[in-house]
Amino acid sequence: MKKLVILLGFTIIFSAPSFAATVSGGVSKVDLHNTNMVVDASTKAPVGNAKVSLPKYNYSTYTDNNGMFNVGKIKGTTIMSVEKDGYRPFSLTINDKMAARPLVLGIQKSDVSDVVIESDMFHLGDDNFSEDSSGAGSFRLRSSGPFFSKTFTLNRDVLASKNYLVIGSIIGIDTLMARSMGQNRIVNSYASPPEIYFNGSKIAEIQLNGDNQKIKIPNNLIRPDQLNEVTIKAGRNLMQTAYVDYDDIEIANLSIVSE
Ligand SMILES: [Ca+2]
Repeated sequence: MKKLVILLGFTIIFSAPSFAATVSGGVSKVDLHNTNMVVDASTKAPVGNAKVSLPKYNYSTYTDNNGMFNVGKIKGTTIMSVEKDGYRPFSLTINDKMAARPLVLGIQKSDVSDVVIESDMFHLGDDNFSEDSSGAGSFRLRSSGPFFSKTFTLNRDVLASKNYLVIGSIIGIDTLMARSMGQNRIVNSYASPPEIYFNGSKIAEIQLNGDNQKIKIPNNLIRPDQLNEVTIKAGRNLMQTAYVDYDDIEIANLSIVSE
């Protein structure tokens, strides 16, 4: 161990001059060209003190008074989320190429009828997945099992509107369609799609990874002024018959929006 520390010390000393130059150059470059911003989607005004998180890196930061924030280098695909009081939770699937350019994230004011079901990121499956899975490099959270279920109250007023379950971001789906769209690099297998249930009735199957997927909730399934339940079941690897291999996925931000 001691040897390792000494070696490390040498590395730092030898690389120090060029490192220092790079840092000072890099800092001014970051300030001028590479700062990301959170704005109000309607007014385009900067939003200060918004929390920006990269759950994969266990990293979070806050925007300054000008709505600006910086994140470190990103490898592969990951979910970025933004939280701010008075706004709908926002998430975005980003990769290293997108993160290398300045990002402007527009967040929307929340509506009184919005119901946030889950604002954190969660992992469904069994923690057994291929490195070639879409977003496999992003998986940090331990699996909470093959399904997610949560209850919440919906006000009678929502029956006058169209209602949608909005999935902020979803990564890791390895369906045949996801594979054919180039969302993973798995050659030999694919999975059934995750299934979405509302009060016990299946309302959708999710075939593709992506952000802000809106799923219509039939109003006749809504129990006004009572508890309602959303359940998401992970898909299964259809090429694995010896045992059940759930398709590991990660989801950030679940909410119900009435329009
Ligand atoms: Ca699995």
